[in-house]
Amino acid sequence: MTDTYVVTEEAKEFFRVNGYVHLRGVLATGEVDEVSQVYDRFMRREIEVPGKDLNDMTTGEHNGDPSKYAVVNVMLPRRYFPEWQGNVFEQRAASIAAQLCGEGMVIDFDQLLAKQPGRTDAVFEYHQDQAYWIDTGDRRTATCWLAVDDSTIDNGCLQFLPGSHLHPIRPHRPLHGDRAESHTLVTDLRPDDVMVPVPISRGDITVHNEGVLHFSGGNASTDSWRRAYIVAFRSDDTVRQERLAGFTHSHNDDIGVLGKVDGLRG
Ligand SMILES: O=C(O)CCC(=O)C(=O)O
Repeated sequence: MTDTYVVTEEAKEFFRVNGYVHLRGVLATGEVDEVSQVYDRFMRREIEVPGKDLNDMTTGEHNGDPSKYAVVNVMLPRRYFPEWQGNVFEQRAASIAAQLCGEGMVIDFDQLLAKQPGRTDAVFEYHQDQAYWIDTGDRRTATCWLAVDDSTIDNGCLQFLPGSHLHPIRPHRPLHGDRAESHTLVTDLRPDDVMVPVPISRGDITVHNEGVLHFSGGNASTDSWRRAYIVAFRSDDTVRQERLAGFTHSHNDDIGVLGKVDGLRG
């Protein structure tokens, strides 16, 4: 297979109208197997990730055994495992981002999110990613979310509110107390909102926009991890503005010129 993935006109239109899209078979079975092997090395701490860039998103714990965490969160795996830079997922995701959003899209961050079987508390609350981020003039975003395992309703697949990206960002509040206590932001559904679950197979991806409201439920399955590998693209200008403002996706970065604006999701 090549480094490109052809997005149909129908899929482009679906993304434009709904703020997300499901693309099938972006990685072949053997390619996902290779991703999975590196993923397991992160989970066994064979690849070193200092500090909170490997944490349990439910508890904030970061020095324990990841195989016991409810949601294993690795920020910036490509920083800690440089061999992943330019890997087949990054290449196909870059081609997809260009087809969906146009030229000038660059990687803003990457992330691993794995939900432990039997952890019904492994929930991502209703939110819009933009609520975590600084405002810039260029709102183009393609967050490419690869299913490393089949992602099902039972094990906590993503669920979207179609078209919500076409409206102003809703008010968000910290899940518990203030932002120092709880990094996680949450918004409320309105009476007419109908969330759409998007179960996808191993090797498929969803792509979502920064404005689309989404969430995912806990992992109620008894034996299936729900592992995702995310590569998020934004415009080169937006990423440059973020970095200038000290906006970072790592817990380990120095405070920038204007102070650290907390863009971390976990
Ligand atoms: O993996 C999940 O369940 C949530 C991920 C998410 O909210 C995101 O990628 O924006």
